[in-house]
Amino acid sequence: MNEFVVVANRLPVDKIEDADGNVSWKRSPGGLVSALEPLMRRRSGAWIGWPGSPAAEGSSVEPERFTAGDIAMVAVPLTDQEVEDYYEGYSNGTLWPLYHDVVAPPEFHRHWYDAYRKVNQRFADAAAQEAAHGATVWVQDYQLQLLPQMLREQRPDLRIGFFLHIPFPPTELFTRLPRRKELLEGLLGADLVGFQRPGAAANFVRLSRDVLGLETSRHHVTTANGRRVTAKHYPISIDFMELDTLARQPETLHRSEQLRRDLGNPKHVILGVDRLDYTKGIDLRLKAFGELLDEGRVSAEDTSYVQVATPSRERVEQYRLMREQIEATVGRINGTHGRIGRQPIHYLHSSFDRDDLVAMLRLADVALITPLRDGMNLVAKEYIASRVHSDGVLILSEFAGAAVELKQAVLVNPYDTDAMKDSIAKALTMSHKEQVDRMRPMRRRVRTFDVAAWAQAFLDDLAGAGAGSASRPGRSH
Ligand code: ADQ
Repeated sequence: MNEFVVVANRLPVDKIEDADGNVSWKRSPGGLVSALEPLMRRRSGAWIGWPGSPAAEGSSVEPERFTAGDIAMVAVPLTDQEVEDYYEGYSNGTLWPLYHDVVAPPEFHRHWYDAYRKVNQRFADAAAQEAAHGATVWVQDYQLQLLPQMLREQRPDLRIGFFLHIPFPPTELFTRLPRRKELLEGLLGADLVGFQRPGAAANFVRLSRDVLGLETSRHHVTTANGRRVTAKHYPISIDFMELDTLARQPETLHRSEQLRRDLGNPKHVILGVDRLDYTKGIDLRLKAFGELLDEGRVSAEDTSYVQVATPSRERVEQYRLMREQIEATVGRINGTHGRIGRQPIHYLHSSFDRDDLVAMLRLADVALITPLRDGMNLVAKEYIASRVHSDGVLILSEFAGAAVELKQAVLVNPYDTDAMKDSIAKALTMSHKEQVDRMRPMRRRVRTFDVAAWAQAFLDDLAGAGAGSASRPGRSH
């Protein structure tokens, strides 16, 4: 039995299949798993999640246990239809756009919600099975919002935390959800509900009051049966030292110098790194850059813009259309402003390993990170950690959670094309001294509040949350 259980939609593993069809699992890298790994070892932990490939229709939905990189994993199977309805449907077709300011129209389908509820129940059952008496269970993200309450009904002895990685919308948007009460009640099954930004926690508390009629104070909601739920913000972060160390390696420097040569030794390199998602604002960024070229304020002869667009949710129609549109814009701008041997935009639709990514971040004189809405945005923090000489300019959207902490960035409203253009122009001419004056405090901030500090802050509060609850039997921590 496990004292510490993490439940997330995805297990942090990749499936490896050899030529003979033998399957093994490799731990996939990620900030969350590296931050939680020491804790999982110390407290005999397990990670519950979907392994990433659909189970055959009609096969067993019993969870399967294995270990990967020393961590106990519990794989919850999902059929192809469930992936379509629970994951691509309700999670990414309803909740994702609604929670991101409806930058794309959310769709509401009852059969999507039914699958969402069914899958949440399956994850809850697995967690109830795996957790020792009085254990701590930490549930991650929007795919599992019904789970805390489902788990509490089976296991009132557990200490349950929930963290939402994406934004949490205001009343005006949230109340459009057909099953809004159930989702709020699902979250209120936790002792502590964590958000990226203070405003998101405030939205949740206000909704609990307005939609459910519960008693609330600034950071607390009292449920109908007298349990006290805490709602606060815990801005997620990165493993600063890992990136800083990697960025200082001589091989990384060589790699980034080689990349600059490959680009034709431009004076300025601008970099964007995003999952190819409509919330990331890649189209508006391209528009601003294109206009700067049109007006001659930026020259294709001395400036290269590298846009890494990581493939994402490729089975969803909206994502396919967006990709076509972005690639057409890149083609148009390069067609107008490029010449043989020199094109202003280098567009890469692929994944990279960590070393290559850090080499790119080291290379970039300017990072252009302008989502229309983003829970946090880790790339912004990764850029800062890679700037080992404290130079470089971060242009950051006001609508990224990271903007709350990274106040010295060049903050911009991504919908304001003129402001975007001015920010890019300003970044390209910023003095070295101003770059350093801005970058230093941001490096201090990310070094101090790294992902381990984030996890610790959440788990410390979770250990103290729920005090005074009327309905918790068993031991207290
Ligand atoms: P995402 O929307 O995926 O995360 P982000 O925070 O930027 O966005 O994290 C992306 C991660 O993937 C970064 O660590 C980045 O380095 C990596 N990555 C991106 N492109 C890559 C590529 N081509 N190759 C390899 N790695 C790549 C969600 C929320 C965010 C929130 C995080 C964490 O949408 O707002 O910050 O969860 O809570």
